[in-house]
Amino acid sequence: MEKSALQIARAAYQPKLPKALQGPVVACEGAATQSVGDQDKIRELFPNTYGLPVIEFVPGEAKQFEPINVGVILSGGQAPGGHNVISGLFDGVKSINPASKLYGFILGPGGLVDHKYMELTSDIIDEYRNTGGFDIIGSGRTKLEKVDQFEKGIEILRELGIKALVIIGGDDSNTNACVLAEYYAAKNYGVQVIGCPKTIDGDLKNEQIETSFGFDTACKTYSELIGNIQRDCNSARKYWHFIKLMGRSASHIALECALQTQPNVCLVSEEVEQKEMSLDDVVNYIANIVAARAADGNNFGTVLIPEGLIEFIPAIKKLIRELNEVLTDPATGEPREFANAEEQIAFVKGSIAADNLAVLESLPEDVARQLCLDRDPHGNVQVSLIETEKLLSRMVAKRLAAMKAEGKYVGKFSTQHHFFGYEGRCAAPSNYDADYCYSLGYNASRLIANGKTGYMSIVKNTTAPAAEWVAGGVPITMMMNIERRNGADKPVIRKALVELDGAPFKYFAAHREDWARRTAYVYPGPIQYFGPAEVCDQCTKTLKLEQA
Ligand code: FBP
Repeated sequence: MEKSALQIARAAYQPKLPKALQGPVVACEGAATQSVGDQDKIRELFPNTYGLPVIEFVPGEAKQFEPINVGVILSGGQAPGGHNVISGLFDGVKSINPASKLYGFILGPGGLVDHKYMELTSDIIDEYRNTGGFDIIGSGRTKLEKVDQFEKGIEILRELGIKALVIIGGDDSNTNACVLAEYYAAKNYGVQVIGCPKTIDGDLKNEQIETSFGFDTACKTYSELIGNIQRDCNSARKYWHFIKLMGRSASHIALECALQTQPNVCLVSEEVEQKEMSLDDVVNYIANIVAARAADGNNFGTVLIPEGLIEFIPAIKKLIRELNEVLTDPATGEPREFANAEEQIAFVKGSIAADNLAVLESLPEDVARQLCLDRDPHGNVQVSLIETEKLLSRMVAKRLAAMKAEGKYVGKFSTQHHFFGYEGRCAAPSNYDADYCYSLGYNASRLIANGKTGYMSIVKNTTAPAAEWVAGGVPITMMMNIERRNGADKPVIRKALVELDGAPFKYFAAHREDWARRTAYVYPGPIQYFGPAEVCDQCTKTLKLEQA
């Protein structure tokens, strides 16, 4: 395989580990834990893995361990640093006993069910250290939640002598990891299951998890691109750029990119919902800023749009809720099957309430269509397929034309559209993600050596230098509550949305008026891997503000 100069130089980078993980460890256990909601129900569903203590690893005495075979799965969307989780896990498992083996299941959870795997040897691992992507074993979105899948899984785990499985995934995949841990514990199968917090979306975080890996690199990559666009736009002074940013439901990515680049407009879906804004309110908000800048002679600007915006507009949220219900077969809890898209749309239109139908029919045809069509395997609307950036700019143009006719706007409105998502998911991990991910993987091996199951690997205090990071484990049940999914109540990890009383949003809210009117752009430039710490080793602004 040919390599770039950066790949070659980067392969030699040795990720940093917290001091506590640099030698033998002992697990300090805290008090019994509770789930974040619906305690009785979660306890009942997870009798073997509920209430476990939070764990922190501290330096301990060296011990002899038998070799242990471990399996690893990459689940869901790619996020920078996945290869470092695996290389940290590999080094950790080998340090437990050099005869231990690591197996990777191919193309996500489906690899476990279909018995597709490969042994990850040091030659293979060395090719992927500090690289972006999930291509070492591939990823997939197969939902691991049925008993027959768990039973198929145990067959191959037994055949390979695997005693622990590490699932690297987001909230849905870690929910499934917890269900699997509970099932194997209840059956006494002797297989531990450990999760790792992955997702560029940044929505898998809580008191115990500071951030999901990949968020740092993805946001820095998008911010570089936004900064470049802003410089272009400030040079030509003729375009408004509408930029949609990935992130599924939560607006963490859009908010972090706004903190890094200071655009003229950044929408935050959680605020749109709280203020009960309609699509027209959102359009008016943007149009008024465009008009104010035009009055200053500035017919250019940038608008950041979180991918999930449309889902948070209250009337559309209500519509989606009903669509999810009617698209699920109540007998099986599975998505209903249709011969084709037209049949599905006709069924939807004939099944939903009149007020929701009116909202559906008021939307542009392409958006309405996408809302009615398929969900991803976890039941999420595929928001990355909805072109909100084009929808909004079209509506803003219409509004500006009306304002012009009323004499309230004098200016030119030419637009460009962008969607940044896939561009950032496989970027070479920043130093932060390279170290954080390696530590998460290495730490997972320590949870395994200590016999834990139903835990997520965690590393905290990450705004401090890596040596001071604190590693341990959090029981996954602690993060769970009951939510309505696909027309049924399910135990799930609570998703972290942007908190409007949190420090990152408050900072943004205090500055956005100034950024809207003035051209206050910041140009972050590309991620730097070598050089001064203040350029290379900074964490996200979100994390800094949250931990301050
Ligand atoms: P995960 O939640 O699995 O980490 O995926 C994140 C994400 O990148 C979202 O931001 C986006 O909506 C979605 O994946 C896109 O999915 P796909 O890769 O299937 O198009």
